[in-house]
Amino acid sequence: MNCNILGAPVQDGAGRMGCEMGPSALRTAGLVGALRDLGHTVADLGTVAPAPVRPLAHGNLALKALPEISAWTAAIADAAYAASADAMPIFLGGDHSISAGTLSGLARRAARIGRPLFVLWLDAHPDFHTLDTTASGNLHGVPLAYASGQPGFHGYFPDLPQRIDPARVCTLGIRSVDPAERQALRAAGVTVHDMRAIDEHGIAPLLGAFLDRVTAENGLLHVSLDVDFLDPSIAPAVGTTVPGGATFREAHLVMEMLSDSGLVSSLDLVELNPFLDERGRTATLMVDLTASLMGRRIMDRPTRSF
Ligand code: DIR
Ligand code: MN
Ligand code: MN
Ligand code: MN
Repeated sequence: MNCNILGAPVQDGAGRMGCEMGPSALRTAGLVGALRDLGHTVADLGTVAPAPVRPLAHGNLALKALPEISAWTAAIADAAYAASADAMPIFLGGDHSISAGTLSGLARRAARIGRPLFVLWLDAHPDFHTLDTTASGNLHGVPLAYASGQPGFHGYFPDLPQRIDPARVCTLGIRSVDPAERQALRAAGVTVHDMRAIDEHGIAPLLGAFLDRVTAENGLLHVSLDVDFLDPSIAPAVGTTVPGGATFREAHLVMEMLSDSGLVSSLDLVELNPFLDERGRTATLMVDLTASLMGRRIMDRPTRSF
């Protein structure tokens, strides 16, 4: 497969500094080499350049860095559209606000190709706040709401060329939901597989059912992997740790099933804060998970569909 690596060193969407170093840490942990070892052709396209910032005032006074994140979203959307023309883009965050841009650009690409875009959101949080409902004001909490066309972004974030149908979004690993998000997720029809569902059913059948839907509609599949999907005991390098996350094997199994499916067309690696890491272990785990997604196996086995 041909892969395009693109750094998006955004940190203003998170509550603390450090995610700006994420792309460097992922490269240092050997992302490009791991992909090449698996036989992929990799182009490192470098770093997205930020768009010019213009002043923006909003009634929600809690909002942080709205002009900056709005500008990044425009720049990243264009870069994501371009990077998805001829290869599988892998976006290196940066905090999760970068996905406002990646999803927007990829939705535009999907519309151009004429195929539906599905999204697998691997995260402790659904990131389904609007500019009006976020209480923290951290804009890494809004990208999924923005990209699926929830109200209130017009005039503040770039107008979407194409929205993502929330019925084609599956969130997995969820364990921290704010009240406004809970209501909005239900109303929009987003599939939410919280940690309790994973405990009760196991992660494989939940993911398998979603992959069957993508297959049935011949969809493209974007995967957005937030470090805090993982349990903090194995992935400390994130500003918003929540106990009770995916285990090492649950996370790898998700990646292995995604690889077997052959459906994944783009990937975000987000929220890595290297300042909070322990000798690079979280960065290394993110690279190893990407390798599983891109074909690394413990043992060869016949491909099956779930
Ligand atoms: C919380 C945390 N729901 C907020 N969100 C995220 O600030 O809106 N943390 N995305 O990673
Ligand atoms: Mn997130
Ligand atoms: Mn999160
Ligand atoms: Mn949130």
